[in-house]
Amino acid sequence: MCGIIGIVSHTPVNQMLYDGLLVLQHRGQDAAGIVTAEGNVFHMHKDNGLVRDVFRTRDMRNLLGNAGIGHVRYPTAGNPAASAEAQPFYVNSPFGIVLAHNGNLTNADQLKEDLFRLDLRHVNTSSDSEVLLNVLAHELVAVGNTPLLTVDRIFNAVSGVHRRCQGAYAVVAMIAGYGLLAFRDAYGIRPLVIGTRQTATGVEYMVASESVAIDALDFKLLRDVAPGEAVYIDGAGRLHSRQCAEKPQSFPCIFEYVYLARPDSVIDGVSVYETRLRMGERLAEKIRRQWQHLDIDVVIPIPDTSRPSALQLANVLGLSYREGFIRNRYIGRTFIMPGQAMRKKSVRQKLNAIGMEFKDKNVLLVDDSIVRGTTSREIVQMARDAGARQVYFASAAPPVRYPNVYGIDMPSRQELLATGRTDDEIAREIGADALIYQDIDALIEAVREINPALVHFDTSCFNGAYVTGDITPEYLNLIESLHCGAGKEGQSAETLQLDLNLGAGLRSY
Ligand code: PIN
Repeated sequence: MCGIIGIVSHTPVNQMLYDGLLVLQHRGQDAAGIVTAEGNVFHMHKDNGLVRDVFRTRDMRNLLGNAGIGHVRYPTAGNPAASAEAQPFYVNSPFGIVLAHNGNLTNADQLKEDLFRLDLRHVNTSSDSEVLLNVLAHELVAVGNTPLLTVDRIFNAVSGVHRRCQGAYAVVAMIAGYGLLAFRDAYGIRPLVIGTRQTATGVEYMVASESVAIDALDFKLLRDVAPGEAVYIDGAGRLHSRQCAEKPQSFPCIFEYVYLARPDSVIDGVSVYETRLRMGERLAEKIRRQWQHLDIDVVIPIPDTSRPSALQLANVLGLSYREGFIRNRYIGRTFIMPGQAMRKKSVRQKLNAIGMEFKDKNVLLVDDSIVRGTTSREIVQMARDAGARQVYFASAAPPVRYPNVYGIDMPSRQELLATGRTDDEIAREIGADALIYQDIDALIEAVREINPALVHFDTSCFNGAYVTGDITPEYLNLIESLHCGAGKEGQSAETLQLDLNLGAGLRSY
């Protein structure tokens, strides 16, 4: 998972891009980058680190121009990638093009080979985003080999990208001397929205992974970029759009609603916050149906993501909702911390229990999901240490049993607590007296009720149904072997690099 942003303005965009990346920081804390366009010239600054650490005043001063794109990168499997893999990426032929990508190409290895053998293009990193950029660059030549770039030619090139690239990709790119291009894969797996605003100097446009960036910069949300669609804002600031995929179908990633996106974002017409409330309602109904015998005194969220679900669950069941855990807000999201040992240690640094909310009570803890189970186990123990009598655990998402190959870093089945285990076994593993999981249909309903036009979702991490149809057991084994290699504590950076070079692009989420 990463965050992307692109802005075409009439005034300098450096500060706007920076502010936009700050509100997308939850989508990636590993690296950040901005490229601005000043006439025909790109200015770029990117490095590993948080947005606030990557950009110094002197870097910002160099980012001149009224159009630009930005990226925040998600940490990758077990080790931080080289800063050379921070995005955006740049190529200089057939035009100067910069590109930033959220998602994961599932045929990156094959594409990299084709680029080398057939298209005579060199990809210098193991990032699938650099592969994607080179495919786009090649397609711009394949559909018309002249120095003049028309809107048709740009959209035809995106059609070429759709024909060649498999997997998930939400993309922003800029073409030097022309304009800003954004597109979403034919299944719309990763989110992308477009916003606009009218200023004294004219209309401005912005695309971003989440609508929260559009709100924060005082733009108005226009709509989602549709699956397979491309939007292009030309040098004169005019917006063009076209459906570039042959058979677009909407399969947005349901995990965005569960955990990844900010609650104040609206994705594919659905308020993330509202889905989380409904996930809580659904869980409450399940408890009423199947767990009536539990004598719950209090519902306690595991902050932050699960709060709306826990609150609504408590409301529906007429139970009290209390804040039993206080979170240190200066520590990053646990899920996106590399390395199991580091994750484990960070739980107690991140959360502390308020004794009086647990002492002699039967508590129902609510979390958004159980992935590896490391934090769940620690938190159940913390509740016991704080004096709880019975500790029940509810997950707003169903059991996560399959790797995500579309840009979320949880690829190895061995690391997923629910793989190969029943609910009872999982409850025992995390030390809970009862474990209530959301049913997958209930999760889907929690989103669909808000926008019934959404019929399908990417739910692969729950049921192993990979919509792109190209995920073979061999592919899963390959990404898992890369992931496990990268996760080994104490492995040297050099060895990791070797391991990861075996597969192009499996690291750039
Ligand atoms: C964390 C949200 N959420 C907590 C992410 C933990 C799974 N984990 C997924 C639960 S936050 S584990 O609110 O954004 O900080 O099962 O892998 O241990």
